[in-house]
Amino acid sequence: MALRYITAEEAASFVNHGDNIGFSGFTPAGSPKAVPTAIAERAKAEHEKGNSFKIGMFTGASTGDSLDGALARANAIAFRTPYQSNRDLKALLNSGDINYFDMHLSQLAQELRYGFLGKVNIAIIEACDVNERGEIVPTTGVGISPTIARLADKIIVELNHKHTKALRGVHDLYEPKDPPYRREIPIFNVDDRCGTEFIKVDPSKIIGVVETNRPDEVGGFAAVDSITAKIGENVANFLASQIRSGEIPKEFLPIQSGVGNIANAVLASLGTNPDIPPFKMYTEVIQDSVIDLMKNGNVTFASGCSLTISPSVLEEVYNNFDFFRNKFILRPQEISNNPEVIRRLGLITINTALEADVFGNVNSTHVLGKQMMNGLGGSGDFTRNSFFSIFTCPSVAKGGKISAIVPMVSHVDHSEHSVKVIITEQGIADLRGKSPVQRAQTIIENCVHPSYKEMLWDYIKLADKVHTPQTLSACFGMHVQFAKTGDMRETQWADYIG
Ligand code: 0RQ
Repeated sequence: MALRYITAEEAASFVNHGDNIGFSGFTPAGSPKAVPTAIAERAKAEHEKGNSFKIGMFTGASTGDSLDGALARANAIAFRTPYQSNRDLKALLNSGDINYFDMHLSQLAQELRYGFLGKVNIAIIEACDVNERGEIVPTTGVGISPTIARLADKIIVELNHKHTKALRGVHDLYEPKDPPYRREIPIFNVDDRCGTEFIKVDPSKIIGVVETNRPDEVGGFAAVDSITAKIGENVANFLASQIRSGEIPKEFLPIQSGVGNIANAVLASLGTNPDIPPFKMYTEVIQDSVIDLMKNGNVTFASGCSLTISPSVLEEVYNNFDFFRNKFILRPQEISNNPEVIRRLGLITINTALEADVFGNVNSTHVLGKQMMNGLGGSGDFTRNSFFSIFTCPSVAKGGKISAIVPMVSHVDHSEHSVKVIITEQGIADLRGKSPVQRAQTIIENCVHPSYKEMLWDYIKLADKVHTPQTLSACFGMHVQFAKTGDMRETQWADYIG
């Protein structure tokens, strides 16, 4: 069946108010760009005519500005899951104008199949290749593409000529069967393959192919500074000490590293520590620093869900594709983040906290308990199922006015039962096997910024001798103080007990 080439505007005309649209891609990489922008224009036109026009959105993770940004600015989103980082979208979901559902990324595809989240009307998938047999080769991000392509009534392909067709063979696309028919996922080593090189769909579902030539909208990363460098050095030293003590097997274990500036900097530090052997990654996002580590021989292989690398670095990868081709695999997030595989491979997971409490609970998502930052992403998938989990963060934020370590986190994403190690630029708190009091002592002594140490020592003395020395009237005292005066350093516990 011949493919039908259409314009982005024609493609957008197939989208109706109330539809649920599944988009390809993952942390901008591989997200469609032209069709979403055209849908946003259609929404604006409908609104001007006085008609309602809003869609529900399923994506792999965050997308680029021409998707999340354009649709948010057009007021065209009713519902959004699972992860986002766009400024305009964030403003609307924080004001309650968009219903945002934050969830573990590994679970989205199966929850769509189970029918928990409603129907997928249209899948819009960026591809580097597509043919009349219904074979679609994704670009740099896989996300939930195989599942939305199968579930959707209609498929629109954005054929992006910016990406080389040579990407065929880089993907490993596998969808587990649903219970009670599910079997083990046959991945026993980071570089095992178990799926196909392309998404196979009924070609009659492809209602149009829109040709584009646009780079991924991946922003650059902040340069490593003295704080992030010190955090990275602490992580590398901790891992080296675990190799020496034999807790990490001498063969070393695969690494997962989270998203953002801090994770990018931490990863770079692993490459400069002579005691860290070359390693493999079973991770979600392959960021810029991984490409450097590959060039230097520090990372020998990476399995991920996306190549979330800045356009200039991607160009370098494509220009040297013979070198990189056999060094990475891109999988759906249901597989890259799969608890079964994570536990089997024994991943050392390194993610970033916004705040942690002295007992080891971690908040990755909510600024001061209320404002959504980006979402949980894959941090829960990896943390809970790891060989051991590490959380990193600078000990203070906003020039010292916020302590990242508090008595009780203002929102819980990862509980004390899953968080094994916390590392700041101040030092390392190994929480394994420790009681709540021992954890508090270790975290305050090793990780807290000097300007908050005395305050937190005083906090745990407020309570009587109990299992978890929490004082309910005061546990959010530092947050309340920040709301009142803009500086947690001004907290006086006497104001919060009584
Ligand atoms: O805000 O830039 O306005 O000053 O939070 O930004 O320091 O650049 O940190 O880019 O590494 O992101 C947790 C958000 C870190 C990210 C988070 C403010 C601080 C700054 C942080 P400003 P930075 P990063 C798998 C893993 C959840 C998902 C995840 C994230 C901004 O890593 O989204 O882990 N993680 N996925 O000033 C108020 C505090 C604060 C604070 C920092 N305690 N209170 N504000 N900030 N601490 C991959 C995927 O899932 C895709």
